[in-house]
Amino acid sequence: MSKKTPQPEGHERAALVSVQQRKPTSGDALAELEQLSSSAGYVLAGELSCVRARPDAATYIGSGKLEELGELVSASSADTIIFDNTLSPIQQRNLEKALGKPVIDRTGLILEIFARRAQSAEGKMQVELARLEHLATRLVRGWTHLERQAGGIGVRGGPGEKQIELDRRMLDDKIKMLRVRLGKLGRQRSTQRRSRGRTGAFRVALVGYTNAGKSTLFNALTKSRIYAADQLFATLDTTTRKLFLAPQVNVTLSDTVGFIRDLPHTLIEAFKATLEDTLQADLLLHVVDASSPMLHEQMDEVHAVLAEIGADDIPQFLIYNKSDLLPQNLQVTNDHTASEGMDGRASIARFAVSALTGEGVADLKHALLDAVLADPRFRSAAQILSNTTHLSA
Ligand SMILES: Nc1nc2c(ncn2[C@@H]2O[C@H](COP(=O)(O)OP(=O)(O)OP(=O)(O)O)[C@@H](O)[C@H]2O)c(=O)[nH]1
Ligand SMILES: [Mg+2]
Repeated sequence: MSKKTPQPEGHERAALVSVQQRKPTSGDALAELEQLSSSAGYVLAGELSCVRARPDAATYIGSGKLEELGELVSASSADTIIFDNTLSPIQQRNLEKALGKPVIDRTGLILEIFARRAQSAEGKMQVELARLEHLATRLVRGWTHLERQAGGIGVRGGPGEKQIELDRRMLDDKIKMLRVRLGKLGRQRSTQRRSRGRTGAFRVALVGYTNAGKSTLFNALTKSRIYAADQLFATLDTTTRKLFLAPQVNVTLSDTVGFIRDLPHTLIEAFKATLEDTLQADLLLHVVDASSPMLHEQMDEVHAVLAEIGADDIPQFLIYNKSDLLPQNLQVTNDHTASEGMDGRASIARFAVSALTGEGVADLKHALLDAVLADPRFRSAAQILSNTTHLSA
């Protein structure tokens, strides 16, 4: 069992592979994998994509494509092969044997990025927990595989079984310990949150697909300088700041981890604690990259994760960010009147902004203030504000 997530040191070269069930209708399947792998520090060596109705049980891509991949790997001197698809432990092992290089899949890659980015002690623990849980599922399956090799059902003591048993027990112990420690941190956080709750701040949380521009918008709204970059998962830890909209109006804004298609389940589990901040929000700003060709897929993915963590009934503002990248005829029109969502879930108001140039940000702030003042907790502030507006009018 390897103790550390393998991490590309210098400029490790990666060959990317994507297998689609049918011919893609929109977007480039490899584009996101390219971004993911460069966010993990890999240099692109080569790419292979193919269409296959059903994965091959032994190698996922089948023998013909495997040969082609082998040629690509040696011609491009790739050090690692990265699959966009989820590989079974057996497929991964067979591919590694045939290619003579390490092979990882999308989940493994995302775990690598998370391991590199985690900053806080809690974030590190969450990533470690996700990694161990991922490993644990693979050990179990690997074990049944070895058992079969050793002589069929019921026959004990196959090669490697003892070692795997030991590894398993160590894994289980470590997983348990991490869960206990994370549970403790979670309880501390909920105490902090309760005390924050008592101060009665209106809580706004930014959510959205990774790289949509959440941190950039956070900086534009709060005049902060938190890390924003053209990388996937630039943000892993939640940051919360005060957001000034008007005197007497106490609002906090939180920046959160980005979502992605097929976010490994172990990661959703591990990050639930962090995402709870999202759950406690009075209003979500769902930031989308309006210039992305995968815009609708990305929005659907975010809605799916919000539903999974139980945050889909929180009112949302839909923020079409990066409006500066859109041609004039494709500009999104603002719709500040929160109308009922399509399936009657939550009300959604629509805004076009550019977090980079600041365009539309002032409008968004006004709408935020209106939303806060509509909350009964802020009735007296609303009164004071409307009096001052009357006076100044
Ligand atoms: N052109 C343009 N680029 C933007 C805009 N907003 C953000 N970006 C760029 O998009 C990239 C991602 O921005 P971030 O703010 O880090 O995105 P994020 O949603 O926080 O991403 P994660 O933390 O990785 O989930 C950066 O290179 C930003 O400079 C915008 O309005 N226009
Ligand atoms: Mg960010």
